[in-house]
Amino acid sequence: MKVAIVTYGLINRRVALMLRERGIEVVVFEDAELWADMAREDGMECCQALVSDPEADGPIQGTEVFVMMDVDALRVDRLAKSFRRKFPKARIIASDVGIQELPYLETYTGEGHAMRVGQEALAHTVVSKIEEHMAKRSTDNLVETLKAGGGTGVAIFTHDDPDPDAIAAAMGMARICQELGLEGKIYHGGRLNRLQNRFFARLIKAPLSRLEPEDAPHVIQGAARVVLVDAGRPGAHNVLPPEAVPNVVLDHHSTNRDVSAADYSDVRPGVGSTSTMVTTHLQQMGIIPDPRLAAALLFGIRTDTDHLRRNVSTADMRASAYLSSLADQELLDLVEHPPLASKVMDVIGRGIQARRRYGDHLFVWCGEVGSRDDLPHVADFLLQEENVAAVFVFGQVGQKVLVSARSVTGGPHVGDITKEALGDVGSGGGHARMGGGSITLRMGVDMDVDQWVVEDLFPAFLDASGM
Ligand SMILES: [Mn+2]
Repeated sequence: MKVAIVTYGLINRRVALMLRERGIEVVVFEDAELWADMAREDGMECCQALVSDPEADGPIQGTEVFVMMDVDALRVDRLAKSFRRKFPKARIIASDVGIQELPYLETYTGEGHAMRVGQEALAHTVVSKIEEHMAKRSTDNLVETLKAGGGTGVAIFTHDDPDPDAIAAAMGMARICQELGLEGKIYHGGRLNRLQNRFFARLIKAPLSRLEPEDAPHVIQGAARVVLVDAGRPGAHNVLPPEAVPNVVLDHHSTNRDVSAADYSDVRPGVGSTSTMVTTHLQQMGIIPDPRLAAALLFGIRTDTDHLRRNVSTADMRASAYLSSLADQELLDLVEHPPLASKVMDVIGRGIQARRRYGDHLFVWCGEVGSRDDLPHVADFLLQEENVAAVFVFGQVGQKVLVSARSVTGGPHVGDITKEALGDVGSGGGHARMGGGSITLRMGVDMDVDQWVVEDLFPAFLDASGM
């Protein structure tokens, strides 16, 4: 979807810059060399010609919106008529007066302040109108693509070990399918490894079907349309064959920006979650999500944006505000703070007793635990202790010693520390504030695991942490 900026005047330039910031494709038509140069210096694609000249015929193709804020009234009228004829669906945005004829605004303050404020406000209005238009067109295109398959079956794929954003976005897509008389079914590969994801899927009653990669071609064959959400590259951390071309791709990961050959591909790195994008489509279509779906989408946005603190855009804020009033609050509370099993409480209790402190690091050996899922709870809990920057919790499950690590914001990179400490003996890694790993104990070797963890493993982590 492309926006044509007709002449590179003051307001049009501001609009062009704002649109580009939002990742919207812009082409500038400016015949005056000075302004054309400025457009190019701003990094714009610029056609140095009048928009009505034959040279402009190529670059103007595919335009969805024409912006003529700096064009005088007479010329706007003439151009608008011609655009309307050639691009019946395009939006044409112009000021209703000849802005260039109104330099007097500058005299209000004597310093041009009023002029600048006026332009900024106009530019914002124009950009929001364009965004509105784009959102509508985008939903129209999505609907067209979904309906074009002939049959009713829609296979909705998401990535392996799907997180709340992926699950909620897929459920939202299934709801859109339902509205269109289609039947969406959600597929994913891998297992829901993270406890939070499993809790979420269960509480929200997500209709997920797990697939092995070898079964995906069969599912694709039987579907009228194939949709990929919260992922962009077939075969990369999802069960789609790498050569598959989905009909629809909805994602927000920048790495997938230019990869998909889908009929409808919308990858918006500027947006915090795929749930936000799906919510926008629901709104455009006039579908009011039921309380469960609204809660799922809201939690999807929250997890991917760390409760609107990270990677957050106004679109995420708007979608959250909209969903807040619709979501099942009780369900949302439960999803956000899942109750802990009493056996987990026992492990936390043991962890508190067993913790050892080295500087601002805590090390905890819990001994044998029922499940690897118990350890993150211990780590999360102990991280609340005063003046603690990092927590490493160890436990044994069968033949494995597992570790779960957490750190405070600005604390040590526990993912890297875990990776380095386990380099030779096991495997580990993770993010700055969250890490994990495991070591498989050798069978038949008589060793004192308790002693080994405390005397060998703890120091290896301290070393890796540079302590
Ligand atoms: Mn996501």
